[in-house]
Amino acid sequence: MTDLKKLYEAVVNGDAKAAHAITQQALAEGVDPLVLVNQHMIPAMDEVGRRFEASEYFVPELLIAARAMKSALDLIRPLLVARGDKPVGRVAIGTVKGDLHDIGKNLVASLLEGGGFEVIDLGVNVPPEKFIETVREKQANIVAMSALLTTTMPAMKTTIDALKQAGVRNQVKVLVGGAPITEKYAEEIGADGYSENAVGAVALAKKVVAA
Ligand code: B1M
Repeated sequence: MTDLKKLYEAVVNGDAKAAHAITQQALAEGVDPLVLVNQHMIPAMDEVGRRFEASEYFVPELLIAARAMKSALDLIRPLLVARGDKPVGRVAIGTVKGDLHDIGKNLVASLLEGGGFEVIDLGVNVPPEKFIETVREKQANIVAMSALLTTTMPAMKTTIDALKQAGVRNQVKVLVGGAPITEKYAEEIGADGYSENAVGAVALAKKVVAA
């Protein structure tokens, strides 16, 4: 049986090769991919963040840890996507303008796909105009925004205001998430929902579509 503590260590130490190999082995042994993500990989990224705050790690260490996480997620994402069946809605998802963090957003996108949504992933550093264009041209019925920095959170409100200005706000439900975001903040900026994690984002998306 694979020692999953080693997956945690591989991500914290930025060892992409080991993260990939351990994940491959664990999946072959039948470990639930979400257990790998939620119980080992996300706590590892939290530890990386803690070390960064304590000035034990710097940006290069953040980058190599992110690369290790991605190398494991490359194996996990197709499995999460494969869980879905019928399309239940179309989601335009992106990390807001000024923000380059995409690991959480990618997880949310994969689980939404797995939950039966068609997902249009706009990537990172997405300006409000891009969300508007996607709502108009692709008839997305959900806009999902991710922000990881306190300095980029306000871009969520800017985007909601821009959707209103463009006359498309009532065509979509706006969902928000990311480490610094809270339920209260989501309410303050006029979003339709907030989820703390990727699993919750799918339930939330299903709820707003049904409503
Ligand atoms: Co950055 N970074 N980073 N970073 N980085 C944080 C966010 C930070 C908290 C680290 C710290 O100080 N402890 C800090 C922010 C502080 C703050 O704003 N208060 C920080 C900083 C300061 C910075 C820079 C400014 C550093 C610098 O250059 N001096 C810089 C900014 C660059 C920019 O964006 N303009 C920067 C850069 C980077 C890297 C590029 C090196 C790299 C990102 C690589 C990448 O994403 N491709 C990076 C990383 C890896 C992190 C940490 C360590 C890990 C983030 C992560 O991937 N977590 C992070 C510390 C931390 O979060 N613990 C940190 C794992 C991921 C699965 O979780 O993204 O939270 P998360 O997603 C979760 C939920 O939040 C939720 O579901 C996901 C899964 O459960 N969720 C949603 C996310 N989006 C959602 C959308 C939804 C719903 C739920 O829609 C409906």
